[in-house]
Amino acid sequence: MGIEAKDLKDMILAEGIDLVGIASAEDLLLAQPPRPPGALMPTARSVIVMAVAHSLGAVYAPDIRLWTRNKMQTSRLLDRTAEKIGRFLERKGFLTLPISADKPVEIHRRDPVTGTGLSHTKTLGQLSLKHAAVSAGLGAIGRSNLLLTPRFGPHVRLGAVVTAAVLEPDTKEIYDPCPAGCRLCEQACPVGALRGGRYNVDPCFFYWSWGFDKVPPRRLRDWPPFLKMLLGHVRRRDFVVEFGQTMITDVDNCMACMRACPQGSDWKGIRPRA
Ligand code: B12
Ligand code: SF4
Ligand code: SF4
Repeated sequence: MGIEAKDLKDMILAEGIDLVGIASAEDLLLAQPPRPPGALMPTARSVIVMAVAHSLGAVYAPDIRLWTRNKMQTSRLLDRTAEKIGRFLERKGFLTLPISADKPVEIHRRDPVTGTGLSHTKTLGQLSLKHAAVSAGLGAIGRSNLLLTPRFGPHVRLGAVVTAAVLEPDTKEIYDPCPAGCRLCEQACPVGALRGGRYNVDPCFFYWSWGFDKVPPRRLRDWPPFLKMLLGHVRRRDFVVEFGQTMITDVDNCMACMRACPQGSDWKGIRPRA
């Protein structure tokens, strides 16, 4: 028995999910290194992509830890819905794999394609949710390297379900979602990870995970300023207690690019003035 895409979407929206779209597994846009749905589940035919809007108050909260907590709740809603939909589809006879909105992700010390050693750890989603969301017609990737949705801009968390069910896909649209001349995300990035329309993951990774505004240097002569920065952090912070907190709640040190973005028609009436 087939499943109607509309019925499934209605079920998902009734769970409190804000946006849902469907892409065909074969036509999914892939990131680098590529992670096609067929490698996760050889019988994959469709990918259902879901988005939950963050609370805008949490986005603009003065302490990022308030947003972090909100982020965790959006992830929970996405994961719980993915689990429910997965069970529903499997009861109907379709093998289904829920993809979490959150960790654990792949962690690499060597390039998974070439085998070359990496200067530091890189992490990678088992499925690129932003690319899946574009494929499912939810929005487009902006200058911030984030998915911008017409209703909520980048202020959404993404989750997905890979299934063997053949579902009617949505139309993907490739467009530039950024107004000409807007550079707010680039200006907001504290470590210059966003520049000239390009995203450099390394400074972002070190700032996001540790609050370090320098990456571990390659040249010997750059180590003294790096060590000076580390010493400053060691003096000010208690890494043991912080680590304990990170274990309990997935602490983020940055989302300035997301906060700076003025996109999202649903926020028009409530967005705080800068
Ligand atoms: C890993 C990851 C990160 C890592 C990247 C670490 C690293 N690469 O070493 C870090 C911590 C830096 C990060 C930062 C952020 N992230 Co993040 N992240 C992810 C995750 C889990 C996978 C990303 C991925 O694989 N994307 C596919 C690739 C191609 O996209 P990409 O961004 O263009 O490139 C990445 C990879 O190619 C990788 N990479 C680059 N070169 C190489 C080389 C090798 C050898 C390897 C192995 C990997 C690798 O790093 C790039 C950065 O992610 C996704 C969830 C998911 N499953 O998709 C969330 C996700 C993309 N992140 C998200 C968010 C919100 C953020 C942050 C704002 C942080 C925060 N506070 O939440 C910033 C935004 C940075 C930016 N402007 O892009 C959201 C985006 C929502 C949206 N509206 O678009 C996602 C979708 C999570 C979710 N469930 O909603 N993220
Ligand atoms: S999360 Fe922070 S460090 Fe990373 S790109 Fe966005 S603004 Fe820059
Ligand atoms: S802040 Fe401006 S340039 Fe950056 S993603 Fe948002 S709309 Fe695009």
